Amino acid sequence: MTDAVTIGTAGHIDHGKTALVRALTGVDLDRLPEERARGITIELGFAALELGGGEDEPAAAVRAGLVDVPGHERFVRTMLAGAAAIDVGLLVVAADDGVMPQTREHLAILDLLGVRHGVVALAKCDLAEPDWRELVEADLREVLAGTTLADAPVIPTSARRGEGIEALRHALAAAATAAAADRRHAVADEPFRLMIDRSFALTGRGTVVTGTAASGSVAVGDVLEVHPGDRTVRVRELHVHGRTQDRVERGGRVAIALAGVHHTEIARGDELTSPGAVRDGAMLAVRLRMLPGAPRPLRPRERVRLHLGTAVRSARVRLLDAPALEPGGEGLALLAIDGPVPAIHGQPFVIRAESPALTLGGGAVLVAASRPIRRSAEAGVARVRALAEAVEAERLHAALAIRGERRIPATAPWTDAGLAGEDAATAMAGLGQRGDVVLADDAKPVHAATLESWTGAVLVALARHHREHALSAGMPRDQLATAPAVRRVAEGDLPWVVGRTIADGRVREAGGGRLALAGFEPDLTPRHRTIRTRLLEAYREAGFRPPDPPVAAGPEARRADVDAMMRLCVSEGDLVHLGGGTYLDADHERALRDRVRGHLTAETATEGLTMSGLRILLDTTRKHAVPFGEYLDRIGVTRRRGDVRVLVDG
Ligand SMILES: Nc1nc2c(ncn2[C@@H]2O[C@H](COP(=O)(O)OP(=O)(O)OP(=O)(O)O)[C@@H](O)[C@H]2O)c(=O)[nH]1
Ligand SMILES: [Mg+2]
Repeated sequence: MTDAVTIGTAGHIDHGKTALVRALTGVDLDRLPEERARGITIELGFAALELGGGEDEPAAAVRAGLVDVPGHERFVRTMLAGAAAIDVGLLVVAADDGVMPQTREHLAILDLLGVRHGVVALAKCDLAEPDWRELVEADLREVLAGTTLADAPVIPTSARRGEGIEALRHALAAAATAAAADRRHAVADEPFRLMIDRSFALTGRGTVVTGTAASGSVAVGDVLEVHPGDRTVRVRELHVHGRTQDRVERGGRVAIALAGVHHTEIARGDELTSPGAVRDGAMLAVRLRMLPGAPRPLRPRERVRLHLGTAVRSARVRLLDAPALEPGGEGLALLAIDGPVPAIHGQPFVIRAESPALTLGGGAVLVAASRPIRRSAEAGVARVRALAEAVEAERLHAALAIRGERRIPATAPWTDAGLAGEDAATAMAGLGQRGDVVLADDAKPVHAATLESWTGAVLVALARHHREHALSAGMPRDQLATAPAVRRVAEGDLPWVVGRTIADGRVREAGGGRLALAGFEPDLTPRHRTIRTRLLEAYREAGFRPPDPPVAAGPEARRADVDAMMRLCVSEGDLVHLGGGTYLDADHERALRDRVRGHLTAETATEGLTMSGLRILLDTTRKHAVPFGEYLDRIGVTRRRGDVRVLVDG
């Protein structure tokens, strides 16, 4: 048994898709009463299909999941959800009816989604004369030419008579084997992504979602993210076609029982991913291709339906290369979406006109940006071009810049740039050598421009502080963290950013946990300095009998200067304001707390400290003991109990 692959049907309404699935698997997927009554498929159907190996490798059996889609033109969006993560397309064309509109549209969708492996079933051959069948086949070859299914085998079948079914099974096995081999070339450490097509509640199991695992693998107990959004969930159980498994590799049709989410909080269009692997963006930069058969050009700023994974969103297209895009044309574009969607570099998408609903084109995502990229902003557009065209290191450079000022998970920019494994490491090292990328203290990459803007924010905040507090030695570090200019720096990164500015000499430590710009000196006149020195000396000498500030400063000092210097001494941490007009030297304030605590924890002190007890303990006057006591209550060292103060527990 080798890799699981997913096969998806495609084709015009009533051409016999569901009948062929039944012939191949024995399962009738048209189960809904309305499907039975109208004889059409409305919802996606799923079945397991065991395939022998292809003709080259008969021993290698391939296990496939089969998604059966509706052909009705009104359900193309359902078809798109079903085709979101398939590996092999099974295009069904009725021999009696021939190529019809949804034959072309479904084929175009498989082509746009990059489905490279396929089989064409010529169905209902019992209803077509051989001559007619030949005409249909010739027509079909023409339609297939130039698409990803150009070389797909065409297998004549009749589900009614059971003819051609084994040949079809063989052709599917060969295509599935080829798809599985493709897979093995892909990267091993890619993140898990499941595009959800259903969410429901199952008695005893809670929330269950189903979908196709587009990449990576998942195991029971894993924590996953739900996108869009930031909710995390835990995998309770994994099922593949009714069988419980401990682990599921990509390509499988999976049902996952989840803990941590109600089934109504998750829906078709959402995605389950490994933590941090995928990012939501309300703007996608894309490479866009119009179908050659599109009925008209894409209009400037046209609003379209965006089909991405299993999601459908409304989006406005902004073309970057030309005002309009002709059928068959190709160019770069920005898609402004009505809300965030998860997407990664290289992910295929399809756009359809709003009305009448028809497929216009599609392409591949370059990047999902969480902040708008403006058409008019040259730098932003240049980055998009770099992501589309440039060599690896440049792509990474552009991806990091577009990520912008938010913290980047270590692997994310690689995914953004469509890089993995050694290619990613080499590109990153190259950028590091050029100085375009800096590794933070936790080894996470930060774009040099991002670091520059963070550094700028710190310098601006310090400069503003110096302007507003010209007498202060510098800005306390904790004030810096909450300064408006600095809020865009991720919190955990601030010490690192500040450390770099100190190391490169742009900022210095100004004592008492303060920071100052290198060239800054507090703007003190000689008169200020004299007053400050006098105040500090007076409070130091006075101990627990502190003077009034004007007295401490001396009769010749101006009141305004004394007030300014008192504020400075407090803000620098040399004096502590106890309340009212009472200040203490910082060391004495510490001694005050220590002495009272020591006294009240001593074995001799059981009944607390009275006001006169406090006065004696500190060898001070009643005038000072009162504010000291109130201060100790206020900062939570003591509390009043009747006439005495007792220690606050802990
Ligand atoms: N004569 C004949 N009729 C067939 C054959 N296969 C399917 N049919 C009939 O064609 C009709 C449509 O078949 P479905 O398999 O439901 O077609 P479908 O492509 O799944 O249709 P949608 O899902 O609605 O797009 C049914 O009435 C089938 O019985 C066949 O090989 N021969
Ligand atoms: Mg059907």
